[in-house]
Amino acid sequence: MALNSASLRPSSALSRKFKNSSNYVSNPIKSLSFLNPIPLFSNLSFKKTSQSSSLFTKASSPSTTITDTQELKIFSVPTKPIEGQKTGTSGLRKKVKVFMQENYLGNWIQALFNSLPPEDYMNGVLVLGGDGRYFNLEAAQIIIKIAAGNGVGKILVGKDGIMSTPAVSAVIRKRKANGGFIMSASHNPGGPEYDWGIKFNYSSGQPAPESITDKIYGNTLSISEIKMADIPDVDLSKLGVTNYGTFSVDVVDSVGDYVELMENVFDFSLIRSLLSRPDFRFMFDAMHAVTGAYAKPIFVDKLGANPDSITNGVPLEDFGHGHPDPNLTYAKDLVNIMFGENGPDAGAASDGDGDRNMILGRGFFVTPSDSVAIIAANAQEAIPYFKTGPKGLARSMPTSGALDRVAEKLNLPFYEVPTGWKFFGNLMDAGKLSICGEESFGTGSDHIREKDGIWAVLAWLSIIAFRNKDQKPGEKLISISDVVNEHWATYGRNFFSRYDYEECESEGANKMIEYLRDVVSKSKAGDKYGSYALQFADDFNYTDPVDGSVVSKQGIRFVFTDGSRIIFRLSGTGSAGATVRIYTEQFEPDVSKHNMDAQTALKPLIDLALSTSKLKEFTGREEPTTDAFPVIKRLKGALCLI
Ligand code: VG1
Ligand code: CO
Repeated sequence: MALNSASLRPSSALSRKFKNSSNYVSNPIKSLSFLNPIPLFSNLSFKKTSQSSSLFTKASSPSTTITDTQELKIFSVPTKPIEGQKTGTSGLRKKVKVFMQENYLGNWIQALFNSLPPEDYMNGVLVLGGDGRYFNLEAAQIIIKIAAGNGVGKILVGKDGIMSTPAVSAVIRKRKANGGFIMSASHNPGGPEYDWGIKFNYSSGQPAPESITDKIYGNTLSISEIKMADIPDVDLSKLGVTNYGTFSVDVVDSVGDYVELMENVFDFSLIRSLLSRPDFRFMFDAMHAVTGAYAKPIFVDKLGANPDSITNGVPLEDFGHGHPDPNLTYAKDLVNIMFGENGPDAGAASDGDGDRNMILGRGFFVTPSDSVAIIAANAQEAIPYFKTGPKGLARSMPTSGALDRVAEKLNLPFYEVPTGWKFFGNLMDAGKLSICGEESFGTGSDHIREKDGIWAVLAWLSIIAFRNKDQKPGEKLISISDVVNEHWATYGRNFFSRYDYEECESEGANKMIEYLRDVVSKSKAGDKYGSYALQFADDFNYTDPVDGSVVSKQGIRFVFTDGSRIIFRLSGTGSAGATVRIYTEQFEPDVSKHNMDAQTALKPLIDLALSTSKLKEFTGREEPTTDAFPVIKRLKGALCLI
């Protein structure tokens, strides 16, 4: 099927096009200056005039050399604390304009170095990557100079600043780096009016835990200087090492290490046998985000997929005006194709930084909670990395209990952690956990320490390839929906839904959560909620089984005696106001009811959630802004999400 990606999303006048991962023509930072009215560091005030760097000649006042090696000069730039630099569920996310304010990014990066023990980075190696969004190229130059100023020995940067979140985690681990930065606001939209973000991962490739992010925040409140090296902007478009005295920058291929890892995890020849079948069609939507750089090398070059299988495969600074969130609402181009006449057999999409995934069959959507359960149930036979069986399984608290049932049946250790991938890493490092997932389209394993969009797609292709390996040409293939229905028949179905109420007034949203805490404190087992009887209600607390660290207030749960749940949380990834998330779940063992629409099955619980929380009263909202799992209906032949 020929699909012209350009016709599906208009490209921005401000956006530069990547032709593909290997020949993307990068613009050095200067060529972007017309887009960026704030010259780099023009805001930084220096104590003494710098003579040597073209960058520093832009400084309005002098600065001090605090170290002067043969070729690397380091300056101290005075600064003041900036409010609000507290990291959320996954890094620091704000509007681009906020990050472009004076010293905003510099303060946070310096506060990070102030928070780490010097032996964790002095003369060490850090990785730097990003999802290609607006401001990344400028930000990369700031981060490189501050890293050099703080004594880092070497920075490995993805070519053109591009490297997906899972690839950064993979490179940190493979190259035994001390840690790494990811320039991304993930699935949040990009461009001059939208979001930017920064995440820090440490030496195991894992997102920094709260103990580090809390320290960083503390240091942003007392920061007084930024240390930075007086080096020119690094040309990120050319592979290779540039030395600056004791510091060096190595511009590396963004894709190579990651592809090699995927080849070691999966049986590529098995997947190739599926993708090259004339009776199997596959479609991957990169949403004009970072996986555009990975999709062709992996799916087309290595696995033999038709080049037309990749859509929106050109990473753009503003994601082609799109919202790079792989769900039924935002990946609607793909949804329309998969639910259209004669749609492909398998479809998938990934988010801004490549850590999320959505899996679709022909006219069929796999919920992320089911996806991780099905991958776990089939991993041992279909994926060589798991040939001795997974060590343990885990999910975030709001994710449905489908995975719990697989753990029980396979007799595997099982863990329930708070929302956010950072909570899985310790369990993996301790050898307790192999496969895990979140309802928010995140799935992954201990091959790295991040969720991994392309890994999930390869896992599904492996399962379908394994199931069909003996099917002769012309025989009916076992489809994605067959695999899911079969799974439900074996384990039962966990109906699941999430409503998001985005950009609510923070005050009302906080009051609602306070009110719910009060309801929880007065609740007791056996209380009646409509036709449901309460088993318990709480505000989720988690004690890490490995290091004993405790986090509290991670989401309010009402768990009923039949296993149904209602959960309320405030998002930690938004860049404005408060986002209320309501999760509902109900278990259905009866096969004859498995094909019910999830919204119909969950209606009583959703109504109960709205009345119990008094959501409308506190937030003024009648309807969710996003229903993460909307009903898909065909009206007069046209596809419609409601
Ligand atoms: C959301 C999801 C969470 C996910 C996080 C980061 O957080 O709910 O499951 O780990 O995003 O994903 P919150 O706090 O907004 O609910 V990503 O792809 O933005 O790194
Ligand atoms: Co992401």
